[in-house]
Amino acid sequence: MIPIQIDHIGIAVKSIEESLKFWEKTMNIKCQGIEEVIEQKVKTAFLPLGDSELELLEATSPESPVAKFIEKKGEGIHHIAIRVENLEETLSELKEKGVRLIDEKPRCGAGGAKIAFLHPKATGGILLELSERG
Ligand code: CMX
Repeated sequence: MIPIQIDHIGIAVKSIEESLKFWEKTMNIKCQGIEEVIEQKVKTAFLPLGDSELELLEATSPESPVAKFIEKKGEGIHHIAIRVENLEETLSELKEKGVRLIDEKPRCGAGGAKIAFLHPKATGGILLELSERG
């Protein structure tokens, strides 16, 4: 496994529009795009910051993992994403080590990245996303 950097921090919000009032107007961190990830039932807003970014996540359905998260825990940090060099190899390596994976194969995430999640029970309580960018 070759970790590169924090790719982004995912923040669950009830409304991207409402949250942007804080992040853009108060914090002066500008949104550079909003994209819907239909498979995950979320809308995401990207706010680049240095080499990394904040990703605001709004559920598009009550079945969305983000809707379930907000229902249980309220708005807040939902996941941390670490960029790795070769996601497919990394997942095989982690599987061999017995790490509980949510996604055994990479899938398409927002911004054209390949992504996969590790279960929070395997990481000390953090939903960890691994991502590879082309
Ligand atoms: N961070 C930390 N812990 C979390 C968590 C999160 N985001 N979501 C759930 N958990 C914890 C729960 O608190 C629970 O712990 P306890 O048993 O100690 O209470 C445990 O994980 C199981 O949670 P659950 O509510 O029973 O299970 P869910 O059905 O809600 O599923 C999870 C949780 C992580 C497996 C599911 O949300 C998932 O598969 N997530 C990956 C996909 C995803 O989150 N997509 C949205 C973002 C997409 C994107 O960024 O593109």
